[in-house]
Amino acid sequence: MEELLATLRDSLIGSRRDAALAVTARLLEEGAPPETILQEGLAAAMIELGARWTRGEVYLPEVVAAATLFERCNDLLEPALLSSGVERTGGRVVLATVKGDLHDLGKNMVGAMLKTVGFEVHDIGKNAPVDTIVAAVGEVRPEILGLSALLTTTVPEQRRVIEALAEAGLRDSVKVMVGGAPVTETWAAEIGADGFAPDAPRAVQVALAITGR
Ligand code: B12
Repeated sequence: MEELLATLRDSLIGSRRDAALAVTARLLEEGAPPETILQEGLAAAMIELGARWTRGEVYLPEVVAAATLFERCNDLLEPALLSSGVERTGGRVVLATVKGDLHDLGKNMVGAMLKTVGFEVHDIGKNAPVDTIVAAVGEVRPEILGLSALLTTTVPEQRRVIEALAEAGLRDSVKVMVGGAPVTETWAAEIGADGFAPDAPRAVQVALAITGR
């Protein structure tokens, strides 16, 4: 399995579409847990790609191509993820990437994993303005609001959303969970969020814990 995961990471980094899709399917056939394929295959490849991008070894179009392929591989995993769910929770979650931020792969992974334990996920997408997020909370009445931010310039939006929820009288009705590569436990505590997780599997644990499950 380790070898196949390494091939998946290489294929994604090199945006080799057919190879990436074939190896994802093969990993599933061989019984690899879909959570492992997501985390140790797809997510790990994007993190490595980010490091290469920082070092100037790859350029933006390559990152865009890999991100698109990430989504196609994720589509293959979603049915397997859903059928592997053991417990059904029934709670609702609203998910968004904050305004100014177009990064949504991590948010989508968190959504896919929350569905595996039966959360009903209302994903309102990326680049979501504060007002749109607050309106969605008012409409959907979720138990959890999950906010993703990948840029140091957009992370402060998470605080703005929490403040706006309070102004709208909705803060006590929802648990706010924050995440994204630059987000830390300390930041989450500073802005009064109810939960933080560094990755999608741990986001599931935190979601279950903060809703008392
Ligand atoms: C892919 C990528 C892109 C893609 C995004 C495609 C897409 N559909 O998402 C594209 C090419 C569009 C892009 C654009 C840009 N990007 Co970019 N991008 C990345 C890259 C390489 C990977 C991000 C990723 O998908 N990781 C994989 C996922 C699975 O991991 P993740 O997002 O961290 O999510 C995990 C956890 O954080 C957590 N999580 C995430 N969300 C949530 C939410 C909750 C509630 C919880 C609990 C947990 C959680 O769980 C996830 C799963 O395990 C990163 C590098 C990096 N190290 O992060 C740069 C990076 C984030 N980008 C960066 C930059 C600078 C940009 C651009 C400004 C580049 C430009 N010059 O145009 C633009 C900004 C566009 C915008 N306005 O948003 C910088 C940010 C630097 C900074 N200090 O802010 C980084 C760090 C690259 C770098 N080293 O310079 N980018």
